[in-house]
Amino acid sequence: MLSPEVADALSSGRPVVALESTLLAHGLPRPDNRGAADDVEAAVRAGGAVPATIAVLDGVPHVGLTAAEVDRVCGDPDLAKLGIRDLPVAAARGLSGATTVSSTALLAAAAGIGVFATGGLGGVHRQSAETFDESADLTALSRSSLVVVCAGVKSILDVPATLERLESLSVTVVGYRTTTFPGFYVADSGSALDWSVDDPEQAAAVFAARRDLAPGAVVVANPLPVDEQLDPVLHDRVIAAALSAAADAGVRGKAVTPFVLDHLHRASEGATLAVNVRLVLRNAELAGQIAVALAAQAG
Ligand code: PSU
Ligand code: MN
Repeated sequence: MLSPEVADALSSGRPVVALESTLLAHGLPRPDNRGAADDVEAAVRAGGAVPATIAVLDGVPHVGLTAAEVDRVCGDPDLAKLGIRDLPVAAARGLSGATTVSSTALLAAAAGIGVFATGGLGGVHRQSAETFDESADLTALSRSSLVVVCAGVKSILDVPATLERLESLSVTVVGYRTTTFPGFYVADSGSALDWSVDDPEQAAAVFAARRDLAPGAVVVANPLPVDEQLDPVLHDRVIAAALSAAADAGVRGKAVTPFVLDHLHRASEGATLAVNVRLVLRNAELAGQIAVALAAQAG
């Protein structure tokens, strides 16, 4: 179901940016997540586009939420986390849930939205050789045609392995004004990229070429400026502690990411939370600008 504003923007060719809801419901703590939801939508508008936050409510995928619907997503402690494989169950049983990168990308592309902003992609977890834990985000991005603006992949992951998988899946990855893959909370993950784009117009042109060629996403990796990043020493310390806490607690499957993010926010006394929100806002604004460039090329 499209909100009236999103339906109107799409039918008249105006720029729209999709936003996921798992980062609100499961990535940021209540009640701060509610203000962040508004701020992210405002950042999309500052970039020149209409925000379309996506979630499933009572079994129905919603593309564009009212304030009361955002209240539900941010306030319900029992809201499910829905990847693509969970969508059919939610639909058939009338359940509500937040959408991850994978399901948001699917629903956004199906609605005709060309640009999506998030924080960090899911990817290959450390120790994946034993656990087989690789986010469904990666295969979803090999199939969904849209631009995804992110600050890299969550730094709790195995970043080089995730980049290898994105290559195997033929997902286009470009840095925004950098050929270094960003490290989410920190500017530099230590992994190099082959390509970069210099402005929103170039990002839109890469996407237009990709769309003509083959299904699949263009990931625009937008680093935090170094003076806004998390202190790298604090970063390495709290991530190691969070991962061992998750292992000790026996956390598995889709609970891993929310558990680790929560642990990080506590262990860093809110420092990771502030940086997480800041990078999402930057990505939302850039996504708005890319959506504007895409609409201008189409028109
Ligand atoms: N990045 C964040 N916060 C999050 C996520 C990513 O900064 O909450 C979410 C996204 O919704 C992503 C999901 O799709 O984590 C991946 O979960 P998993 O690793 O279980 O596939
Ligand atoms: Mn997983």
